[in-house]
Amino acid sequence: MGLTLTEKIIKSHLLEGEMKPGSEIGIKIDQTLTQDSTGTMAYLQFEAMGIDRVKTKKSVAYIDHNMLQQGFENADDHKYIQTVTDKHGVFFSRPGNGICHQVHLERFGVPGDTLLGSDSHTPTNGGLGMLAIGAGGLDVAVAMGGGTYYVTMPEVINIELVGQLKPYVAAKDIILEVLRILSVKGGVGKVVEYTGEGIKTLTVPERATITNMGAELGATTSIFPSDDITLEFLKAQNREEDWKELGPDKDAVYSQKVTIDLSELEPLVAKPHSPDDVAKVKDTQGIKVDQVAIGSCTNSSYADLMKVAKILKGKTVHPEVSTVIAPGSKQVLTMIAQNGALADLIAAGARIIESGCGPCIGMGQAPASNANSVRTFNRNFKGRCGTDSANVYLVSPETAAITALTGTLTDPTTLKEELEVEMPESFITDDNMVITPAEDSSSVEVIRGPNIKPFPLNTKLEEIAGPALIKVEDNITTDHIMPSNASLLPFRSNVPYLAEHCLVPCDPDFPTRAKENGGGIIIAGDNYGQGSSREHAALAPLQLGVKAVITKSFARIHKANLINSGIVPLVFETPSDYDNIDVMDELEIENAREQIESGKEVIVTNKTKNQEYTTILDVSDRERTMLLYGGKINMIKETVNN
Ligand code: MIC
Ligand code: SF4
Repeated sequence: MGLTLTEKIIKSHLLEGEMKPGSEIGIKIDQTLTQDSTGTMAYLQFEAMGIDRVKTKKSVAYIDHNMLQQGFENADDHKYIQTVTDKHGVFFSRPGNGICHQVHLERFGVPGDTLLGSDSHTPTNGGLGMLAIGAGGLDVAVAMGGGTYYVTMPEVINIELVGQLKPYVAAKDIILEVLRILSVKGGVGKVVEYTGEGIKTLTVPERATITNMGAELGATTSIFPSDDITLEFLKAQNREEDWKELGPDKDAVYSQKVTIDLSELEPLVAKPHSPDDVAKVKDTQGIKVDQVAIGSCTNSSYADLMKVAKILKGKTVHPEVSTVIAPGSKQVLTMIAQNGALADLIAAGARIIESGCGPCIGMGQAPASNANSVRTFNRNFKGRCGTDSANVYLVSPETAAITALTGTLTDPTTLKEELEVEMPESFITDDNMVITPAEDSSSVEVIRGPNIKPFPLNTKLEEIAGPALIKVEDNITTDHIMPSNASLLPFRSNVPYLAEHCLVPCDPDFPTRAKENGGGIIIAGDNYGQGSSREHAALAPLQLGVKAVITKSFARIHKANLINSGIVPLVFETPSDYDNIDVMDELEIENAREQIESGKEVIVTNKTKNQEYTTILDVSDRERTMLLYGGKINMIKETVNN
């Protein structure tokens, strides 16, 4: 029986376990990436592990999220990351060099290697044929130290692309179609592998748009084969030697297959407030638009911006549309500056901001009250843009550009001009903004500004009892649990401060209630914790004394982060038990240690209602042990010291 590409890469990196979907495997990680908003925590954790130098083939730290520097905090974090990486053998991509996933794709990703990144969009590099997985900072810190990365062996599903996109229909429309079909939880526990003749029509950056937004499916990762198109891209990036041909066996077996005919696709839009609320632009058009934002790790490549420049050239953006563009990398920005496209964008009235995440994570450019914002980004969760009352629509660069001109959401296929953008034969490849770490780091001093506070540590698991502190619905995102915006992102190294904002978008009284009750339990619906990899969504509840989270189901990375923090993730065996619990019901897991030690089922008693619920603790033996120790760091400390 043949193997899928995913299985081939896992097989060549397998350190522990059996490649049986659903069971835990341990794999070797070749490369890691961090970004600044999860990086400070990851490096504090790396330092706590007492390892001198990273043991990966390549580890890179990017500064791309916390770019607004209204106070000293972000700059302090940059300085800490720059010095701690210099000390421990990590390459440092300076602020201004670009968004981690885009730069990694251009300069560092290697087909067939494994990449673990402390950002949920790490799968972007699956566009190059890498097995690229997003994880919490602690898992990345362990991988940097040469430790095994544990993950559930995924099912591998196949999306076969046939045909060719029509003019003005884009890679973004392909992934929006996949989201429409599979939904934001359709990828949980799965890797999405793309095959078919249609992939030959897609460049590496287009493939990366698709694998990037696979994160919104909840998938472990997404991957394309490495073929002659990958070779062309790597050649143009002056790193042909990194190429190898890779693909699934002809008789590979997939657990599910979806075929998409590219020639039938039309421009699509994800409507507020979920990336899977997808409709045709032509059925949604006419909505008055106040802001257009172009960029993010999904759509800020050279070709994306060239297309936008071609559409805007010689015109002026609509007077009521604020149009913002953040090029994905210094490479992209330099190239469009040199060939004049940047001048066309500026002349058309676009507001150019530096290469970084920017508005995607609410770092500036928050829209006006009740505004409609049309973005080429990947997430449109309520409030994420920085304005609670705003509506965010996710589209392709082509749709965004025409919309910027018309002032209403517009189907770009109404444009008649030709829109071909040739991939350059060679990109400008100057890595002068990547600092190579010191060979001899004995004299490197790690600089910690006052913003950097110790992270909270759990204690050994004993009793679990307390009130149901909050009850939230399905698809709660980490942006709800631990919001990130221009006023909160500077505090990623200060968990006590962040905890004051935990779950506030769902219930402003949650932090106070949690503190007044000395902690308790969170009750949630399906797909709890979807979205980002931020472990702050586990650390903030830990800071507030949360001992367990009971849901109908979890998103993958958040569940791993809860376990790493020693918070027990339980799932209702009977989902309707969710309905029986009210906020402030007194809950208890009697003999918690024994119950958690001994089995899959954990009985939760509702003392207020005099009821019992069976919940499932779906964890590996390793994770169970971790919970008993009170989290990963405690487990590492105990097992190393004894
Ligand atoms: C995001 O897009 O939500 C982020 C900000 O990049 C996060 C990481 C973070 O919270 O720092 C992610 O996707 O993991
Ligand atoms: Fe940055 Fe947005 Fe991409 Fe997250 S999704 S890495 S915030 S550009």
